Amino acid sequence: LSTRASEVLSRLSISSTTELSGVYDGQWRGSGVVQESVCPATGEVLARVRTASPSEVQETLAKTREAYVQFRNVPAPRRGEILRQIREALAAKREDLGALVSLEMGKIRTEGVGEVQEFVDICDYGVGLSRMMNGRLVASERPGHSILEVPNPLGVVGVLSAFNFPVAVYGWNFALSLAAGNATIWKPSPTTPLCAIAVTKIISQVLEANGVPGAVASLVCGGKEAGQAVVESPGVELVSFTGSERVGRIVGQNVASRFGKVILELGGNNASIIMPDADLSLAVPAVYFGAVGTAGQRCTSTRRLYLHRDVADEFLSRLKTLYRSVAVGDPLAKDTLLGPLHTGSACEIYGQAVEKLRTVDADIITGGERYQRDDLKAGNFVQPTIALPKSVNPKDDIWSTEVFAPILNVAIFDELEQAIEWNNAVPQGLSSSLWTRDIRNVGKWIGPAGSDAGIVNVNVGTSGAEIGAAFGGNKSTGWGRESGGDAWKQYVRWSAATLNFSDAAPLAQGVSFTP
Ligand code: UN1
Repeated sequence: LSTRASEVLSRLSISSTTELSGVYDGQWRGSGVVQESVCPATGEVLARVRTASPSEVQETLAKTREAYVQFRNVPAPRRGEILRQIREALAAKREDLGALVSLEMGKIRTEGVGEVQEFVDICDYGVGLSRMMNGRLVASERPGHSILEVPNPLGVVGVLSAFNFPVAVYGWNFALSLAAGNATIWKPSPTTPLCAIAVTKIISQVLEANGVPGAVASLVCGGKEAGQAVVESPGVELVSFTGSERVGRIVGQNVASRFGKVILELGGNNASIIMPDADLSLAVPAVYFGAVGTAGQRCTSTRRLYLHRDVADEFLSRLKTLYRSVAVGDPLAKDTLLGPLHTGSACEIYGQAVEKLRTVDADIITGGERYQRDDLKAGNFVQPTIALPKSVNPKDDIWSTEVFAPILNVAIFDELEQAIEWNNAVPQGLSSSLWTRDIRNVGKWIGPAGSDAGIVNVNVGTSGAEIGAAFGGNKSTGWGRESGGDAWKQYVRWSAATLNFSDAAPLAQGVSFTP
């Protein structure tokens, strides 16, 4: 293993030489199949992880439930205080954890560190929330009666996270879940177990120091079977799943069939629309970041670009210049902007998507190949690509499917209404972005006939949302909301409690039932 990688791992107490335990529920263990964590930039094996065997998943589920039964009685502000300590512990490891994200997932350093920052931010949010998860007092129609709407801890929250945000998305769920008084069981992506182990180590130390059962933050590394066991477990009140539409459909149906609660964060197929009055000095770099940042592997990545005819040539020529000079390579190097795709099979999917564009006679304006440079051969590096398909019909496959790679499809429009129609015509509905300085366009865009996505930005790109607002998408993205806004309300059990303080017991609606 390279010295650089082993230094990062050792500062996070992760051994690269012995097989790591991928299960935690107060104790570390793991006797299931071994997963390898592979660096997508170099192909080197970073470490090996012993995953959860089927019986270990069940034991961990049981331990997590026990932890909940204990933890639910801890007052919310005290839970917030524990979360504050977790926040501090994460912030202290921000650089190393960020570097581990780069090593294991492949995103560039600033984005890896940014992802840890996102976890820190949501912890701050959860700390505040721990003193503000208020219920309500509702006026009763009956004299001497009051109605309380009461939020109580929900139970066990299962978090199934994806490779592309191996830290932050768990963070969104964990921080709210902990503040709400729940225990969480985390099944991370099979290709990013080290991030999950490092985060769980940091959290578990804080929990243990506070005398809280470690299984409040359980971890089961594993593959499909482990995920399925969590999804199917009747003891998991809420399943929060991030991943593909295909798997999300199975998870959603499964959880619904046992009347559990589910949060789905599935595909994104996000568009940016550039009006003729847009400030191109801001819009061009924003589209560049949206489409090339994280090598196009965010749910919120910009995949479609709708350019007004009057600015199309100018915009494309500026964007092409940025694409052609992109600093590609080692995600940990200071100036790199484009890291590798996460896996070899992602490169194949990229190749197939480019091939398909070629068969429909799309104009490949730039990119379309794997890099040939010697220092990039060991990694999964592909050129960021801009394509101008002949067809502008958003129902066509090239427009309607999410390809998790840096491929940007471009079409040219004349009227905003046309662009909004295209924006909305795909199955997915996560993020969208309009560039204009005309307030009338803004009104259309954010109004009833505007973008139907969960994120509707103006002069801000499609990706890189802050934690304060609820994050999530509509339609086939799954309608889930995580992180800020009212998302916390899903992590509690709501009850309406009608209290009678009077000497009579009248019925509602004036119903008379006198024996
Ligand atoms: C994801 O890609 O699954 O808005 C999450 C963003 C990030 C989160 C993306 N804050 O791009």
